[in-house]
Amino acid sequence: MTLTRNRPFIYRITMAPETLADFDNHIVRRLSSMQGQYHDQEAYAAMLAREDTLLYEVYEIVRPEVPGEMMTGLSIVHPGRVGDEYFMTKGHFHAVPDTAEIYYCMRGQGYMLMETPDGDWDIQDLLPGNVLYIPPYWAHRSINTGTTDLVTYFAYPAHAGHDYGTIEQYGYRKLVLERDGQPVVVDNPRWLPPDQR
Ligand code: PAN
Ligand code: ZN
Repeated sequence: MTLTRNRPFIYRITMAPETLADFDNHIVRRLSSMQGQYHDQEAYAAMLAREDTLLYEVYEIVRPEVPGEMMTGLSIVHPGRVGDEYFMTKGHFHAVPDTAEIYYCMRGQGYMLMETPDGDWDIQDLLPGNVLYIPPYWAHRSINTGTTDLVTYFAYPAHAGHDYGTIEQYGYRKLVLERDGQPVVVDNPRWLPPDQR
C-alpha cells in the first residue's frame, strides 16, 4: 500500500448512521459468505434463495501490516436472524495468535463470543460505552441480538492477520439463539473438543 498518512492524523467517525468519513477499505459480508456457519442449514438455504442479505460491514483505516502499527476501524453488524440464530460476524483467531484486540461499543445490543484454542470460552456484553479487552489467543465473534445496528470501534496490532479456518470448520463452542424473544447461549453440536479433532 502507498503510505499517504506518515504523520500523525485524525479521522472522524460520522454519526447516525455511524461510518468512517475517510476509510481505506470497506468490507461487506453477505449471507453467501457464511456457508455452513449458521446451525439451521434449511433456514440458511431458504433465506439465501430469497436474497443474499447484507449481514455486516467493516470500515478500516489500513496501516502497514508490521509490528508497531495498529489497525483500526468500525464493525457494523446489522440486526436480524437466520432461523433462530442472530446475525453475527464470521469470527476468527488472529493469524499471529499472541495479539490482543480492543472493541468499544458505540451503539446497539449484542455479545462478543470468545474462545481459546484449548476450548475455554467466554461471552461479554456489547452495549454502548462498554470497552472489551480481548487478550491474545482468544478467537472473537460479534453477535447482534438487538433490533438496531451493532456498532463497534476496534483496534488491534496491524500484523495480527486473520485465521478463519478453525472457526469455519467447527464453529464456536457455543451458539447464541433466540428463545421466546430472548437470547440464550447453548452448546454447538458441531463443535469438537480440540483433542478430538
Ligand atoms: C474486526 C473484525 C470485524 C469483522 O475488525 O474483522 O469485526 O469480523 P470478521 O473478521 O470475523 O468477519 C477484527 O476483529 N479484526 O481483527
Ligand atoms: Zn480480530
